[in-house]
Amino acid sequence: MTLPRPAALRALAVTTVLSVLLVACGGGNDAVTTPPDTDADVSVVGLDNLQWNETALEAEAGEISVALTCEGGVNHNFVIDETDEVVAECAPGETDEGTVELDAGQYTFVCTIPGHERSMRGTLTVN
Ligand SMILES: [Cu+2]
Repeated sequence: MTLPRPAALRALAVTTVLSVLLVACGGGNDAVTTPPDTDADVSVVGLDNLQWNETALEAEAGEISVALTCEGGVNHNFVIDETDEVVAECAPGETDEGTVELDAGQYTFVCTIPGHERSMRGTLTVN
């Protein structure tokens, strides 16, 4: 068995510190991941860590109202990937509502703010 080298130990220590920081940040977000009360058919929150609070949404075909809330520090938008339609856009701490007309099917909803789309993708099932 080889003894751990100082560099490896340092890397381990850095990883441990980062994990602790991530856990600490994640815990603080819990209170605001629930969408506010709204009459919208679909309600979703864009989180500060560039994730949706929910990645599987469902709605009835026709005119669908969407309430989009920005958690607190970052702008987000709600775009139907297939049609490139921007349904709603929110500023930090605010909720925006918009509507989109969709036939039954499965759609991908994304946030197209630069750098967000990779992690902010979800499925909207229209029945
Ligand atoms: Cu975003």
